[in-house]
Amino acid sequence: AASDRESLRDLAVRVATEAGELAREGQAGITVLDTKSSPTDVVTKMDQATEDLIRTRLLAERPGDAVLGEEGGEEAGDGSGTSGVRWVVDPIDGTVNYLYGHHDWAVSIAAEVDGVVVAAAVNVPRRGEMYEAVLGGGARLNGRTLQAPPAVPLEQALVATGFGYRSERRVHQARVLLEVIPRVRDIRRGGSAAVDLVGLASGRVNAYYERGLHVWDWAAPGLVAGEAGLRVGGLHGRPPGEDLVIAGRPELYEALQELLEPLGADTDG
Ligand code: LIP
Repeated sequence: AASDRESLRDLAVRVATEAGELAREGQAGITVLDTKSSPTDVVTKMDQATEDLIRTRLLAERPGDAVLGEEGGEEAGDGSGTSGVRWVVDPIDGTVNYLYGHHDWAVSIAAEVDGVVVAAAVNVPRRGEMYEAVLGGGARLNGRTLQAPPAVPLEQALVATGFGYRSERRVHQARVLLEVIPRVRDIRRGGSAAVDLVGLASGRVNAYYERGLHVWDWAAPGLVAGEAGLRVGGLHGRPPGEDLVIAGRPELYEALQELLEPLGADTDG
């Protein structure tokens, strides 16, 4: 199979479309299967079924690839991977929104080549939004080129964030938030990191930060945001990581970074 960025993106879009339909149909009839670290971290049957579908479709077309998924881990796929391409998959990002019937959850599929994300699709089915991007080739929303709106000053910024599942982490996140709220226009806790990140590209929020994400939360939507002109990274000049992800137009990113660094937003306090 061809490994050029456009064909990886096209496959990601096709599979994210099918997976989004499956998850959407299932949203009405979900059942709680399991919990991870706390009762808020619900994992639904649909989450697993959606990841299985994605894994099956990707490996049917590209059997030599590796698949890293939120639910299955690396070993559940073919795992080994001989092609140099690794798919990073979040079947349903925003599980709690999904469970409660909210619209903001997403299917995220990213393709990495030699550890660099080169193609991505993020499907937000209940909004009718399909985001796609290739590294160096721009981002699109429903087929139209997407450029993030220009930066606003921090005090006029609508800032999205999220909270971890463990209460010890949440206490520190609340302390950080206490310093952020008076310095920005307002805060949004959307409930899906993927929808927050692509929402930056389409102008629903101006900036975003969150601690404790995993690579599947930001791989695909981070490429979309980056290709729409946003900076996506961590504190202290680091790349996006589990310690912190920040995103925004470069000027706003820097202002937010200056605010967050002394607060230890990349730590648990
Ligand atoms: C969730 C994120 C959410 C974040 C949670 C969690 P999940 O992903 O998208 O915004 O605050 O910590 O990571 O668990 O619903 O796929």
